[in-house]
Amino acid sequence: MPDRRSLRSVPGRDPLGSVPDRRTLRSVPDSLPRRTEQDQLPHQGAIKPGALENCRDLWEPYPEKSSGAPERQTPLPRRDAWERPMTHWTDKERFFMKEALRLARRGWGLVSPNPMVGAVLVKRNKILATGWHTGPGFPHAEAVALNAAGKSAKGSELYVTLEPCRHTGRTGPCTDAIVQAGVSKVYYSIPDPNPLAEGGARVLEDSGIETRRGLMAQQAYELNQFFIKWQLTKKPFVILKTAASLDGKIATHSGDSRWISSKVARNYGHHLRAGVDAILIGRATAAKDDPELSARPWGRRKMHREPMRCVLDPSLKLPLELKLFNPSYGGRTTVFCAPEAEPGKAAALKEAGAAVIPVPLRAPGRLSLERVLESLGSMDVQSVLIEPGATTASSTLIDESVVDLIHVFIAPMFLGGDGAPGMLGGEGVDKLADARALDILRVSRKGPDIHIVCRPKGAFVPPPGFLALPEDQTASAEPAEEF
Ligand code: AOF
Ligand code: ZN
Repeated sequence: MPDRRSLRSVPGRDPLGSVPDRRTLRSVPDSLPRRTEQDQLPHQGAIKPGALENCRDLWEPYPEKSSGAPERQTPLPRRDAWERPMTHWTDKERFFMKEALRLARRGWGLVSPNPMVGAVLVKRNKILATGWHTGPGFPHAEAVALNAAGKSAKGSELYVTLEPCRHTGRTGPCTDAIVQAGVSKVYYSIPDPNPLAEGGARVLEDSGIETRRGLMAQQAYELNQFFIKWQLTKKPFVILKTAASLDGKIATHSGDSRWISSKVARNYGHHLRAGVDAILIGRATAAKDDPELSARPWGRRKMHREPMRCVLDPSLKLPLELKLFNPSYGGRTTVFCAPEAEPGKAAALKEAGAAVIPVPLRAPGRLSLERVLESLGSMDVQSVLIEPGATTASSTLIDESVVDLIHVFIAPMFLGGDGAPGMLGGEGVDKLADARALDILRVSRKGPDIHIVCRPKGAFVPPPGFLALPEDQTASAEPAEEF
């Protein structure tokens, strides 16, 4: 069992009970950093903040405040732009599942290798109790809600963002708890991809409990893409984050790069770091920037587990004095090197507390990223954030195409200069026809910067049928949509 004391210090978290303490939640925004002068450049007025947003971001750092049960809060929630027009599900059903998704998001950076899950128990259109999963070894979201509701759970409806488990793992089967509590109906968004736990809905149906699948499935899927990709492929979900000027430069010709993006954008980067299992950089970035690779969203407050720090250093040339190799800065460090790298240096790195993993080269001086990711996947790393320089960016996006999601921050400035590095180095593609095509998923503002989220063609998508409903329910199916 994880140490409960460490959870108590986390603001806004309620590991024991299910009803979140709204006061602690409200206090969170007070600690957001003030905008700096850099963040308030005159051009900020040119586009109203938020004007470019076309959807809500499930991964935004802090959930919006709970709006309570619909009776107390009229009218029923407005449909957000990112939700499909209602076809089958009612406003009420969407409202409760949205609340469960909001609760699930609190697990960002806490739950891996488990999924983020939220649960809402509803009786006579009122929220009876809620729960969310706080991390491996702690009760599942459904169990938290059922515990909080006690006997009154009898005859209630359960809204849960993932199919209830039917296995005994670190905790008992949620299906048993649901049956024993006398719940009458279970709405769940997506099936559980974990082969040990899946099949809970069948168990519930066999016990006479009605189940409905697919409510806000797309959102539930996006929330747990890391968990789902890893469960289905044993490879981590790969996010690449990069920041550049409007002319695509990641530094000036003299190498000055701190800071191109605003504090708000950089903070989002720390939020991403806090939510992933590992951060990966190339040798050149490690040598030039000497980054800590720790997650520091909104300062040094620790609401998450420190991600593993990974560096690609084929010939093990990086100096041991780098912060990366200093255990006091962040999570454990893993160095990927070529099989023929100097054994003496590898031993020195191991002595400094780092793991050294040889992987084959795919080209002279270039490690096979595919193999790096396989190796991380075998260590239960479900998500990797790559913070590349120009060389690693082109290896991951052009040469090997291993990226599933890209976050780009564009700062409102030009840097110019033939010698200034662009976002992607390497040879680049020859013909426009060879360009790496992207789907733009979202465009929004982070302070004065533009934040673009996009997906390379060929990135991980769930297998056919994962988001679709089983055949007997297809009449009421909502086709899965992209944002
Ligand atoms: C969670 N939280 O709320 C739900 C989960 O090792 P265990 O016992 O914690 O089981 C983890 C699995 O249980 C997980 O991979 C997923 O398949 C299922 N459901 N897990 O961590 C939850 N409902
Ligand atoms: Zn469970």
